[in-house]
Amino acid sequence: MTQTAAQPISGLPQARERVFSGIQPSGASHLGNYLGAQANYVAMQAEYDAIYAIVDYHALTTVHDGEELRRLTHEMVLDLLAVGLDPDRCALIRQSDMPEHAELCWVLNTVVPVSWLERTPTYKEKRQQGVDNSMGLLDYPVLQAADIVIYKATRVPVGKDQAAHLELSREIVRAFNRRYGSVFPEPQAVYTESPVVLGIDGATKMSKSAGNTIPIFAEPDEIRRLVMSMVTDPLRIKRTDPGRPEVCNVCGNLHRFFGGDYLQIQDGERTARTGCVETKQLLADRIIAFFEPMRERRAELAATPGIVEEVLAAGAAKVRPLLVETMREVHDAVGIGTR
Ligand code: AQP
Repeated sequence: MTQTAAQPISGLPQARERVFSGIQPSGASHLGNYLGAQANYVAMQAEYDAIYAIVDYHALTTVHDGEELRRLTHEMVLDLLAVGLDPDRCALIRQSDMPEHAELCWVLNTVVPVSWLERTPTYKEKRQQGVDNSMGLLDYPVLQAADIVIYKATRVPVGKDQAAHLELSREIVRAFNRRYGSVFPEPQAVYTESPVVLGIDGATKMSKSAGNTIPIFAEPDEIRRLVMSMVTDPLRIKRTDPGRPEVCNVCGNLHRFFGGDYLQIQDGERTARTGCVETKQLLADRIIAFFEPMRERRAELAATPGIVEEVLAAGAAKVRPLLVETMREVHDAVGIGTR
């Protein structure tokens, strides 16, 4: 069986490469999500056939209250619209509106050795964080592969923390295509300039489940409080001690993305011309100012009745023909359903 070219999303310009990415509605969007992935979601919608999903099936692995999951899903749509996703230029979808993602996950499960999943770094990390060791947690990367390939997406904007998952998606595609013929293209990760953003502890990945985030739409006072609590260079005890930007999450990393003068800021720390407190105050001011227009936009959107369901319905209508066609090919290749 030969691979059928992906069909352009109806209503969008033709012959562009397809992009897919998902974000879990497991908490409020944070700096890691924005710098690692959302900034690219916005940039890529201009040049690609872009599909972005709020992946609520995935969030079931950590959010165990139905009302809360619905609320977080609604909030995440508002976050994504506020950072700049334009429903006229991309498709914004809710994963569970397309149960075929779960069906394809099952089919892919049959080509994936369990050992591939057990060695996934995020599986080990989440277990260390105390997340329930459910089948869903283990199977997370297979559902992620299904999310991507059901649309035959070839580009996947994700944070660098997702590199191993994307590599696994590619392995899964190869395993499926080896068994059944060339049905799916191999997706490729697209990264921003940002390294994996560390949390306010300065030590572990900024992550909703780790509770160490700076939410981008928190109130300005809360953002300031969180930035001021960030751990900097642990060896810089006194104001007069020289700092080491290479180990400091504030001047060594985050200042890079909120102002063009980060080299001077790093020099100020290295020579003890400036102290951590003023460098954090400046960072807080800049983060608050950067997200202010998005915060205003978000407040307007939140006050617009029905907007979230309207956007999700439009997104679902755009992408449904694509996944119906892919599932027809999958059924045909593996031999389920009628021809
Ligand atoms: N700290 C980070 N640095 C860079 N990129 C990050 N991303 C998440 N954290 C960082 C990127 O954000 C996108 C959406 O991620 P997600 O919310 O679906 O899941 P995640 O990667 O597991 O993010 P969290 O905050 O850690 O969520 P929980 O705690 O619920 O699992 C992805 O592209 C991710 O790379």
